[in-house]
Amino acid sequence: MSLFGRRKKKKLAEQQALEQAETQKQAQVEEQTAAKSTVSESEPKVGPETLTSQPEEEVDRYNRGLEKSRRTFGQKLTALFTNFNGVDDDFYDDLEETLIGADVGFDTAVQISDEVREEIETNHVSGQKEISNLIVAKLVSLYTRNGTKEDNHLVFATEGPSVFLFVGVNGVGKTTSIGKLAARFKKRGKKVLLAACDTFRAGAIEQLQEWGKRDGVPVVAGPEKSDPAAIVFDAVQKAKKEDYDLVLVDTAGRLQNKVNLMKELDKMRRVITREIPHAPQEILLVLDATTGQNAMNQAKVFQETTDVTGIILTKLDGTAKGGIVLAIRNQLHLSVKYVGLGEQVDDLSPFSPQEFVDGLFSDFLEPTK
Ligand SMILES: Nc1nc2c(ncn2[C@@H]2O[C@H](COP(=O)(O)OP(=O)(O)O)[C@@H](O)[C@H]2O)c(=O)[nH]1
Ligand SMILES: [Mg+2]
Repeated sequence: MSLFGRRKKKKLAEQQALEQAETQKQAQVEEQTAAKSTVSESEPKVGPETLTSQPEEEVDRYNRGLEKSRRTFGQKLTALFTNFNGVDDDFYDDLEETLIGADVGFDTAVQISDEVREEIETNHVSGQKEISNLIVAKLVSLYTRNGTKEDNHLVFATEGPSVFLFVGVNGVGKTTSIGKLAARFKKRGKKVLLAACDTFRAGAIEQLQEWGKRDGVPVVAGPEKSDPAAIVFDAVQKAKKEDYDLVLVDTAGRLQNKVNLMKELDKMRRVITREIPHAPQEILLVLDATTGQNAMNQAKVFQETTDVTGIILTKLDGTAKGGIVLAIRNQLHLSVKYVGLGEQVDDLSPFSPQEFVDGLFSDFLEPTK
C-alpha cells in the first residue's frame, strides 16, 4: 500500500479517536471533604462453597458473547475475498481497512498486513483459501503471541488480605465487574469485602451496596463526596482485623483532570500500602470494548497515571469489533485478565487467548483444528 494511503488512513483513525475522546469529556467539579465512613451492617458468613459455574458453561458463554464479533469478522473476511484478483497493493489496502474496521488499531493492522505480505512473497503462497488461512493464522498468532497460560491470573497475597483497585472512566463497568468478581471469589471460598471509593458520582455508592447485598458481601462506604482515601483506609483496617481474603476497591474515574486523578489514586495507594505492604496486588483498568480506539486512549492516560497491572475488558458481548483485544495486547503490552460478556452476575470470564481465538474464528478455522 502506498505511503500516502497509509498516512491518510492513520489520520482518519486518529481523527475518529479524537472525536470520540471529546464526546466523553464531562465537566465535573471537584470538591472533596473528608468524612467518617461507615460499614454496612449485613455481614455474611462466608465459607467454602460448591462452584456453580462449570468450565463448559464458561466456554458456552464465551462463544455466545463473541457472536457479534464472529459474524462481523466472518463477513469482512468473506467480503475481502469476494472480488479477489490476486494479491496486489489494493488487496493489502483492503486487508488493512478490514482490520482497522475490526478495531485492531492502525499499527497492528499494518503489522499484520506487512507480515502477511512477507509470508505470501517468501513462500509464494497463492490461492484464495491458502491466503485466507494465512491471514487467520496470523491473527491467531498475534492474539496468542507473548501470552502465557498464566497471563490472566490475578495476583493474591500469600498471607493476609489482597487488595485490588479498579480504575477506569465512568460507565465502563467498574462497579458491575466488582459485583461479578465478588460473587465469583466468594463462590471459591474467599472472604470478600467491597470498598465504595467512587464517592464522586451520584448513586455510585448505592450501586455498589446493591451488589454487596446481592452477593452477600459487606460494603465499606461513606457519604457522597467524602475522601476516597478515608474509605479505603477503613476498608483495609476492617479487612486486617476481620481476616478478609480480598478487598475490591471501586474508584471514580475522572479522566478529564489527570493531575487530580493521579493525586487521588496515589493517595489511595499510599494508604493501602501503609496498612498492607505489597498491596494493592492488582490495579485493574476497566475498559469498555464498545468504545474501540477511545478505550485505547483511556488506557494510555491511565498507564501514565498509575501502574496498571491488567485489563478487564467489558461489554465484549455488545461489540462486533473483538479486534480490540488484539490492540490492547499488541500496542499497550497489557494482558486482558477478565472479559465481561453480559450484565448478569455470571457474565464475566477469565480471558483465555486460545478460547477467544477459537470463538472468533471458528467459522474460518480449518476443521482439522
Ligand atoms: N452488556 C454488558 N453490559 C455491561 C457489562 N459490564 C457492565 N455493563 C453495563 O454497563 C453499565 C455501566 O456499568 P457500571 O458498572 O455502572 O460502570 P462504572 O461507572 O465504571 O462503575 C451498566 O448498565 C452495566 O450493566 C458487560 O460486560 N456487558
Ligand atoms: Mg461505578
